[in-house]
Amino acid sequence: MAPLKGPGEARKYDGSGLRVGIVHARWNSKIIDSLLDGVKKSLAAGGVKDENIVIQTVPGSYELPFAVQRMYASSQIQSSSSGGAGGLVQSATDLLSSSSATDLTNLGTAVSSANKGASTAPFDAIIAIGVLIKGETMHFEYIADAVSHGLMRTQLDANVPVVFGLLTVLTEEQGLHRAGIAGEKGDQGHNHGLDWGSAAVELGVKRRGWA
Ligand code: DLZ
Repeated sequence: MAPLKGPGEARKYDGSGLRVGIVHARWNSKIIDSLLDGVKKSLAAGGVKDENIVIQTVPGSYELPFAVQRMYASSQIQSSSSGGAGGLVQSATDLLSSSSATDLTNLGTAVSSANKGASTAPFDAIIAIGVLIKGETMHFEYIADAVSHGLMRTQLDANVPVVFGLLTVLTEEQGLHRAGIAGEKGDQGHNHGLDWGSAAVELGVKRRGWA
């Protein structure tokens, strides 16, 4: 029987020609790491090549909409100005000036992959990942609202699918459960990153058809 919740029966889309960006917040890193893992597995299952996945990080979820917007805009500029592997190297160089040590590692991967024929096309989809856990103040509500609206605005303004990988949970246990990690209750739950990866592949492929 089909599950009540979730995206339904997995459909096969060929993501082998896609270029996908991922930007994730660093707050609540245990949950984030597992979600990121799920996304990567799912992108690989959808055929997206490792060298065509670019990962960036930001401090917290609040920074996600801006990062997505800039990542996409810079991929467009580099694509139109270079049209080759040099564009990706330039992209990495540009990003280095504002990146953390983690990002340097990621960008190192991007630079070396440029030599292996990685795509320099604009991103076909970008996945934004963050985990907001409700605290004692109104922080949660303000950030959740701002990020949700910001990501929606970004995808409509930029005309690129932005996958909403933001968990807005009341407890850490709920977050672990949704990242496929067994919490105190022992139930492993489901890694939502798997769904976000396949949503990116589906939307990336469909968008090309809708262009
Ligand atoms: C400040 C803050 C708080 C309280 N909680 C979270 C959280 O649960 N998840 C998350 O991703 N980020 C959190 N942040 C950080 C903000 O998103 C943001 O990085 C800072 O307010 C700086 O703009």
